[in-house]
Amino acid sequence: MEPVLRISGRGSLTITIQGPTSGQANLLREIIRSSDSGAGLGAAPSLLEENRPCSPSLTSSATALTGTPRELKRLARFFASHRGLPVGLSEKIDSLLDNYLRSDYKITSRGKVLDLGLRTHLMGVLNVTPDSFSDGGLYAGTERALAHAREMAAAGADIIDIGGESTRPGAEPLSEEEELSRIIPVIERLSAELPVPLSVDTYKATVAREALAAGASIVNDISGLRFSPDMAKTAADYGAAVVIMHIQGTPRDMQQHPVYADVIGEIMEYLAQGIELAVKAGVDREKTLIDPGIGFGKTLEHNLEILNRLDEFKGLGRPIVLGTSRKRFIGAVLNIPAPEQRVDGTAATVALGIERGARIVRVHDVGRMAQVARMTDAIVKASTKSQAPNHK
Ligand code: HH2
Repeated sequence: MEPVLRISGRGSLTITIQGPTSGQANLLREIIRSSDSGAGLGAAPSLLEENRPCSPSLTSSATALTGTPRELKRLARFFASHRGLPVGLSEKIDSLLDNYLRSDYKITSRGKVLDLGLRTHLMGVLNVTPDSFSDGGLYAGTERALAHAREMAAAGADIIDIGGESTRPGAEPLSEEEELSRIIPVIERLSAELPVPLSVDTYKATVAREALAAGASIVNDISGLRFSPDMAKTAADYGAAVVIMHIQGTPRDMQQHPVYADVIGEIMEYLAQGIELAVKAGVDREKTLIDPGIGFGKTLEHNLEILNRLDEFKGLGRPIVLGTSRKRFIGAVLNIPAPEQRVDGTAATVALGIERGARIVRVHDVGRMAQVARMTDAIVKASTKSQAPNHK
């Protein structure tokens, strides 16, 4: 089996190589030692830990390299001239670093542009449903939905995410006809009226197709293109961007007993495969976005770990969408049963999520979260500037 590489950190980064053979791990150690003793590497990265299981339940060994991006890049070049290391290690380290440090994402989708390098974008949630977990019934009719979309656009929404079926834990699937009858009139009217791009929150390819024909420009699929075999091709046919979200199970059963041996690794693998599914069907890789799927087949501990280690998803080289807004795990930590009272808790997750690399935050309270995002952006930008010399 080929070793798997992961990356994390700030300023000084750590690249974890999981699953090298003991011969390869020894060779890595020798190379780094020789580079320390005048092999022309300059300040050499150090070998942090060896043969440490990466997570308690992983059995394969892992070797971690730590250093500044410049040091790690030099080391990658140095590895290229050595035999006996895992095939392509040098290139993999190089592209992992490029992915991790990238922030200039620009998504162009059906004539709409999201310049994600400029600032964090806000995706305002528009649930045209009677039963969504936090605002079910509030915007169920077309006129009320339109009014709420206008409010969110005025409050700073960069995208309006329109959904006709609740995917809360335990939710039963809705018929296509019913889902279409809820969202299509809203999409038609909004796409004629508002300049902001519209995304359609659906896992059904037929619904996505009609929504795109009605003027939506992004597909937001909570199943990561898995529930409808035609979804990726539908997005490709319309030149639409796609949000590929991770879910374990289905909305009906996902919270019954979510289990992972390595929560971050498994979600990353699912998202990486989702990107490849999209690309194979003809979606431009530059139009793919990833989302770890907070609350979709995850316990409280899983959700907290995903947020804490969100930066690791940057290694996939695609912009991160984060949907924490008013969710149950916030209620669990703060002991707040009413979702609409979880706004301050949501603010904490938005600020931290942005700091860890989220480029789009999917939120219900657009005006309040716009302030949180602008403030966090200002701080993150300042710290990026002060670190700039290390990033060359
Ligand atoms: N969460 C929900 C729905 N769609 N899409 C993405 N990309 N990421 C998410 O985290 C996400 C999502 C659930 O929230 P909501 O739409 O408010 O609730 P409901 O499914 O009950 O309508």
